[in-house]
Amino acid sequence: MFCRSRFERDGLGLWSCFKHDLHGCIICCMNFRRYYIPRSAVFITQVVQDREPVFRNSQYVSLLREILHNVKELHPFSMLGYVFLPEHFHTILQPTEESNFSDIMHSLKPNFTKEYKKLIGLSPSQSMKFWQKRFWDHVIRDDRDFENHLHYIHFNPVKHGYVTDPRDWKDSSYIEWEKRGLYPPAFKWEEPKDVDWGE
Ligand code: NI
Repeated sequence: MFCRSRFERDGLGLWSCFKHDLHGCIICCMNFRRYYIPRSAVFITQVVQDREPVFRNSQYVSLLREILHNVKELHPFSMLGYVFLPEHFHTILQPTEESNFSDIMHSLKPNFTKEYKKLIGLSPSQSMKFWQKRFWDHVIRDDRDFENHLHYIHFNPVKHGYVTDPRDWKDSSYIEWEKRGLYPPAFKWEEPKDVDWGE
């Protein structure tokens, strides 16, 4: 399968296209009813400590995007899908062979907290628990599992009661996937039920 649309989303590079090697160009392929998802793709759920709805403030969503971009430089990965909610986020990350999701998360969390503290005027010595200590992870098994988790991510703002239409939630990868034809106008939304999501 040849990739017809090479894709770079924006300066943050969250959707930068993979090299067209054996691991395949995943999100930019037009024919994506069948994906080829290497086993290293991982669905992750991370919740804010005490469920503080910090990400209602778009400034902090921007910070999260920025830190993800910085972490990507240290521990390379592709972000295949995401949704940022006020007090948690879900994402599917695909680390390259040199990195792993544990390193990614253990870089993302303290680095975000450090910059967040600066923004709210705390000194580096003042302690803060921004994130819940643990995060949920699930290794994507196959195409169907990938698609289920992607739908779960995109449906999540509806599930949590923020909007009634997934396309109305801007902080997710829904629009990118809609552009790729995953969600035609007649698409029937149904929350996948046969997997544990963590949230
Ligand atoms: Ni959720």
